[in-house]
Amino acid sequence: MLKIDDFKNNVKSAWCPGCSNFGILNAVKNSFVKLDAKPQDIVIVSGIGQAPKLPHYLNCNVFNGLHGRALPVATGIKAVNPELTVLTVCGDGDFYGEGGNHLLHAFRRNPDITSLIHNNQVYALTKGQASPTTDIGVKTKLQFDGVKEEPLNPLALAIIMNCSFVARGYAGDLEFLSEIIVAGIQHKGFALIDIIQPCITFGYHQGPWYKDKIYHLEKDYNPYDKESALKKASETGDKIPTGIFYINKKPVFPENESNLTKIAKIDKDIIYGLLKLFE
Ligand SMILES: Cc1ncc(C[n+]2csc(CCOP(=O)(O)OP(=O)(O)O)c2C)c(N)n1
Repeated sequence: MLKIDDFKNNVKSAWCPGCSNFGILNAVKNSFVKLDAKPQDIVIVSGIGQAPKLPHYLNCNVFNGLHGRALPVATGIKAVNPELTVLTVCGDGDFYGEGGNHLLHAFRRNPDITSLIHNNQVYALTKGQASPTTDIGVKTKLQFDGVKEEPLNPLALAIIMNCSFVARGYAGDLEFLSEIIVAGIQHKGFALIDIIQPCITFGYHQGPWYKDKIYHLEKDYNPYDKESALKKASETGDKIPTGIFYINKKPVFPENESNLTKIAKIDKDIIYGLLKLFE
């Protein structure tokens, strides 16, 4: 049985002291322990930002790529190495803004990947500009007159697009968040887990603001009912639901693309054969 320490490394953190990203990091480690997932069997792909630094602080395989491009890389990794547990870790700006196009196609393709999105409603690494999830009226150093565009509702979008697994967690609710991550990894298909992550330096909502608003979806809530999932995803303001909103079982990529599977397999064999020539 693995322990939390098996996922620790010695990389010094660049996050602000007290950042809620630390809570998410602990939840991720907890979920790996619960799943008894070995570090060598896990790959985390990230983009650019504060959130995508999370895999730097974990003992497992990491690919830190371009801003917004985690999903296509992760999809490729999973397609040719189906035995690996593949996750992406990104911020809301990275994943919903720069990477928005890839997100739409992940909904359609349904790769067996779990995506964690640290949603702090700002671009934190670049010091607090508005992101796709910033609320109307919020003033920043760049949007000094207040944000004018409507924010994206990522859960509603995912549900409308028949995403295979849609959930929301909160960085300050570690145990529940770990359970959601475990369920997302166990789910076969694309799992989107939006995580409310108050940014203590550039965010406009801090931890106490969420304290009385966050609640767990009711015990008898049915995640297979699309209509109620959409209703729950549209709840904002005084009450913010967390939990598994929607589950939609459907064929997984690349099993739904038989030719691609064949090509991926042939390529792998050819590559191994070529490598053998140089032994
Ligand atoms: C192509 C490209 N555009 C812009 C940037 C600048 N940039 C780096 S991080 C970042 C914002 C990251 O914000 P978010 O994804 O919300 O993550 P956070 O830092 O809040 O965790 C931006 C705009 C970049 N590195 N590359």
